[in-house]
Amino acid sequence: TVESPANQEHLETVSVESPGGPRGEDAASLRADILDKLTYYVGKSTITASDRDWFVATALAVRDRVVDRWIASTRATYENNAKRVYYLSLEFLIGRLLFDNLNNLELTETVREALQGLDVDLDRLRKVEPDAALGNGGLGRLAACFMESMATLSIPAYGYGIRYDHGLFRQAVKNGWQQEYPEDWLSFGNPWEFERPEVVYDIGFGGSVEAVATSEALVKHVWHPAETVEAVAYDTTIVGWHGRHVNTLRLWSARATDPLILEAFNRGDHVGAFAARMKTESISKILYPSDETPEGQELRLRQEYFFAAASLRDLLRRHLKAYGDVRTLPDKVAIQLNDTHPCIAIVELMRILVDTHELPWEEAWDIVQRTFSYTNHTLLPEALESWPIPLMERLLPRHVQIIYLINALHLDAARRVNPDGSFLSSVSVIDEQAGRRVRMGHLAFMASHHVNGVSALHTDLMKKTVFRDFHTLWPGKIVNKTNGVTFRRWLYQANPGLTKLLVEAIGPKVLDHPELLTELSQFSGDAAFQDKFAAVKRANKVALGKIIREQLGVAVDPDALFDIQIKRIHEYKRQLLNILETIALYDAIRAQPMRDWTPRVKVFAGKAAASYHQAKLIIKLINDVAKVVNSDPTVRNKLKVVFLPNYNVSLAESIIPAADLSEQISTAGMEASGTGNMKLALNGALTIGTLDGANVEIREHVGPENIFIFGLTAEEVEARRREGIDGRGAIAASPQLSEVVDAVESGVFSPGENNRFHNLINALRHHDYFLVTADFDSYYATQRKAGSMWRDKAAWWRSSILNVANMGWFSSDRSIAEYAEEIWNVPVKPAG
Ligand code: B1N
Repeated sequence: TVESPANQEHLETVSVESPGGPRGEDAASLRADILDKLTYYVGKSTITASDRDWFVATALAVRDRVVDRWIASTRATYENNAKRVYYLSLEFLIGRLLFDNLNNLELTETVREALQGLDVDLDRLRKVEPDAALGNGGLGRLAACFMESMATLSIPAYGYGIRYDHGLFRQAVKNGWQQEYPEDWLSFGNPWEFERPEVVYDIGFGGSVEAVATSEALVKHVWHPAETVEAVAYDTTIVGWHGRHVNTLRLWSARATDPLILEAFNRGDHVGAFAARMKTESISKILYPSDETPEGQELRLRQEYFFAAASLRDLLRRHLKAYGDVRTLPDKVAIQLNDTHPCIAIVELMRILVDTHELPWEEAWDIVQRTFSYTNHTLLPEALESWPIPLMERLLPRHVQIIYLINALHLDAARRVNPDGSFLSSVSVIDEQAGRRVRMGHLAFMASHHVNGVSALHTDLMKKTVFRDFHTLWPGKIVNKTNGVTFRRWLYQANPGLTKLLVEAIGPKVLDHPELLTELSQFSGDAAFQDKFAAVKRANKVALGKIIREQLGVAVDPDALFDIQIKRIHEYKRQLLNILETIALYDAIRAQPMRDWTPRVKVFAGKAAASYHQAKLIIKLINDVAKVVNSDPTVRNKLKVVFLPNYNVSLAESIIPAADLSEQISTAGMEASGTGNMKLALNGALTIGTLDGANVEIREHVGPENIFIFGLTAEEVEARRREGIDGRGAIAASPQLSEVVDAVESGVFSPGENNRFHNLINALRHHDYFLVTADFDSYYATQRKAGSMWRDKAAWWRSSILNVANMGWFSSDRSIAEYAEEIWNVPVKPAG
């Protein structure tokens, strides 16, 4: 029999010891266990087992070691009545987990040895694991880093999201153009997850709202949804550093209540019998493949409500079971909203408190405000979510009523603070401009006790732009939490060579205390240390060179400067600026081939949203330039251009340790933070960048002499845009840029089709919103400065070492400790 979730919380209440006690962690025990899993779970013998079979067997053996700790962590939280943190996110860009788990359990070498005894190579198994890409880019990867840091700091935390059947599309490049193919990470099963068929909730959509008169002359509202979808839980363990604490990532999968309409099937309608099920289950079929340019789609709103409602039901059940009273929720629960995507949870909690628990409105609102907090990740207007009222009314009729009431009371309060009423339209949840729409950011702001930005500059701009009037009305609500990255994945796992060197130089304590990296500074000028440091970088570049050759058939010189731009392709990130500069450099080398040029390899990687034509055209231009440059004997040994297809977490792990120069060149004021910038600098790349996002803080930490800053500041960008965004003046004023624009326009890189890049050139000339032309000369000059520094090897490695030494602050442990203290009010237990 299936027990209802209410009396089925196996991990939290039942004291289960694994039979025979915790699993052994020596090589012999692991080897025996891996063999056991291979035989009795995978059902293969050592003779017939493929690498994938060995991977599954190994993952299961490792998972057993995690489970012992998981049960202990969950039980401790339960027994201590600890406050729990819930991180709600529509994206978790997890990547592969085998090395993550091994590294955090400190079992990598033991398992390597265990497998060697079976004649199996651990590094081969590493590569057969699919890359879980349940996210688009920085926002989703941040959620994954934060999950790891919360476990590392022993915070009882749950991630909640959607278990998409298909993650971010796989990118292929055919003839220079991006093509999208469905991604299928689950096709061979997922050894890391635990299906929880007994944890299932009915989630409603549509229907009507009934107002029922109650005895005290009050009305009670009852929502009668027209359809319901089942949300089924799947749990993945998140192991903290040293395996000290293990948390849960709970992802929801949509399931139709009825698998098919038997009557239709019997009638002979074999497809129609499944149509309703298909529609229902489409909710968790695929990740919304757009980064920062959401289009208002019904399916997306369904996804948001589906996962927010299921997560709330789940956490409320857990709370009520332990404490029996919803009114203590804010003392025992903190809910962090990762951008506005989960914000419908605010309204859902109001609905549950008022309609189901029959709490007075004011009391319910107070609970909501003390429970939720919201992180803003972008100020780009096209990415600020707003939902058309008619759509919302159709899907969530009761929620629209509640939103109106929240807004009315909120506007009353705003009027009291600011009686002249000048702010009312700017702080209203309802946007009356472009048809009536619900502004989710506004809703999130008023329902949260804290609202945070993700870098100092971004938080400052929040106060001055999108949330200016809110900030005036509620000063102190907006706080900054600069992003961070987990060093376990982005340094220890991705770059074992550098990690070993750091441990030799500083001692193993640096692995627990990244602030100790500063002790590296004393070696920055030491020639012997520089040699060792440079040798590690070179080995990483040789490894990347191998990937480049396998993927693209291009040979690159590991002694060249590896100049790297890896991130989603977006106009504001200005890959176009980079490729135009590449063309200018190409022209300059051809004009004076005998000059002492710094050999460079320009590496690009990143995906464009499938519907983002301008971004796809930029990918095509990069590939067309690569084709011309790489086959031109004049620039051989001096310049190579490569576009590595299908950028994902795993590819990032190979590229980042091999980078010399990190391109962080967004139009100032547009990149909220960036996190790739942190990973690259941590691995010894020098940044060339604008004063945007967290670059500002990276400069403060590594020192202005160890970073190449160029271009307009955010304030100057604003002023320049007010003057107009015609680029013709800037192009005419720059002989180099003029030559580049002419070359692209005349078809040098698109022989036979000289209007291929017309749209790009046209934008540069007449509406250069991203100010590529305005920043071009300063970017080109700064690139040459970087090039000459590269030739002074002692100076370069000194700077590179000082970057590593001063990046400790950008650990996501620091970010999470700040959230814990200032926003969630939960204790942390520092690593080590
Ligand atoms: O969030 C990252 C930041 O480091 C980046 O600077 C920022 O661009 C990124 C709608 C987004 N902001 N907004 C999104 C993603 C998906 C979507 O559907 C917006 N991503 C960011 C982490 O703070």
